Amino acid sequence: MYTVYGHPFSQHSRRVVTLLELAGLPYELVRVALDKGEHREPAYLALNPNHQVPTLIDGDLTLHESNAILRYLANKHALTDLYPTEPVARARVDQWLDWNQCRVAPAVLDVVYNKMFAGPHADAAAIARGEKRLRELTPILDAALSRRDHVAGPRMTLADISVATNIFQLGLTGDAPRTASITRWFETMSALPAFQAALPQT
Ligand SMILES: N[C@@H](CCC(=O)N[C@@H](CS)C(=O)NCC(=O)O)C(=O)O
Repeated sequence: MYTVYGHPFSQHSRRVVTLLELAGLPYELVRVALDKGEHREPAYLALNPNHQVPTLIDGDLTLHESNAILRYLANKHALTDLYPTEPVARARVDQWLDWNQCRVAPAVLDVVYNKMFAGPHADAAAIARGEKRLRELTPILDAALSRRDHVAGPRMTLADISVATNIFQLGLTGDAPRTASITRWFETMSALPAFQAALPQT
């Protein structure tokens, strides 16, 4: 039984939950009250010194960084369709996982955090910066998805799960990219029961 410390409005948490659901792995989800600052209390900092969700507990292993968690679970359970072992196929998945973390994630944070969660502390300059980055990144994702069914190849991989959680997050503020290829792919991803199970329940 895995334990995931997460939050329903955290895209990083939801990608872990999506994978656990998709693979049919047993888990307990512990909600960390980000709104009350629980992630900055000593008990949680002992699990994740970055004061962030998600954190995965697997016996003696305490693991942070959502994409590292995805890779760990895929490796441990030999989910080789989602995370191929063949070097070239794996490199393509890794490329898009890193692209998502290094390039998309900061833009999503700038836009969605400031428009939806920051309240009086919203930073208009950060929103503008994030929107500019998204205008640069959207054509890159669109080009990939206009050439193939999924982000890293013909089949769904960890890269799709990771990127799709950010696209959903952008939809919270009406900022999700709407090109035909991205829309076609995102509809496929969001129709997955495992993806739905991870969404915030209203
Ligand atoms: N690189 C981290 C990012 C995790 C992250 O940004 N989590 C956010 C919620 S989506 C969080 O916990 N923020 C609270 C904070 O940074 O204090 C990962 O992929 O797990």
